[in-house]
Amino acid sequence: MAEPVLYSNDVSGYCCKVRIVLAHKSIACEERMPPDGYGSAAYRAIVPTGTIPALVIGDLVLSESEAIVEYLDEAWPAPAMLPGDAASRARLRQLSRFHDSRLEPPLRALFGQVAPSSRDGSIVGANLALFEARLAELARIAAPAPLLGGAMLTLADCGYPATFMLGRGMAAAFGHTLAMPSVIEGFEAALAAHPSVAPALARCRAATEAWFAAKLGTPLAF
Ligand SMILES: N[C@@H](CCC(=O)N[C@@H](CS)C(=O)NCC(=O)O)C(=O)O
Repeated sequence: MAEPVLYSNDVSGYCCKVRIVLAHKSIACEERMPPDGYGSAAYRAIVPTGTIPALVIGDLVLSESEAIVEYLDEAWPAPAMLPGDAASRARLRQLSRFHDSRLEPPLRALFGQVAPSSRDGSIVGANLALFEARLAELARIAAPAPLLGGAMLTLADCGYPATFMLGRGMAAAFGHTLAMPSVIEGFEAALAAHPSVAPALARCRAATEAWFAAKLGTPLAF
């Protein structure tokens, strides 16, 4: 098999998700920045969607982090990251999709609000409130012990570390005290301490801190 190539950048939480799975499975992978940036014609010639992350292995070109990590879990089966019977696996997939479709979008809606010159207080307030409502919903649908599938890291966990970090950054940027259920704080801490998560999260955090500092014109403590 050709060596996998991951098109990515450091600030993307979805790239962080894929890096966690690569690390957990000890998969050697070359990383490249998209030529001329994501969305460019040069990059679309390689990856038609123009999005990151993208995984290229020989003729296989995959976009969408969920498709990528599920492929990695099937092609490199050890350690299994979607364990259990059909019902357990479906629950884990649900929690992974919840991250992508419900928890992360309110933060994405705040990207354009970080620079003080382009800020609309009602958009900021609505999306911080929605993010907190989604954290509360996560606490109702999940029972982290301490991770979503129990002691072992699963695919369901891997999107959350970067989003919790970004959520704390967004709250700090807008001077807001984030309301996070204690069970989700425990999940966040267990993720941050996991050896397959910590290096990828540190890399994403450093890029996120630089992004906030550029937008705000000053370093942000969070
Ligand atoms: N649903 C996608 C989300 C990834 C995503 O939002 N990527 C952004 C960068 S963080 C992107 O490529 N944006 C370019 C675009 O949407 O054209 C996934 O899970 O991979």
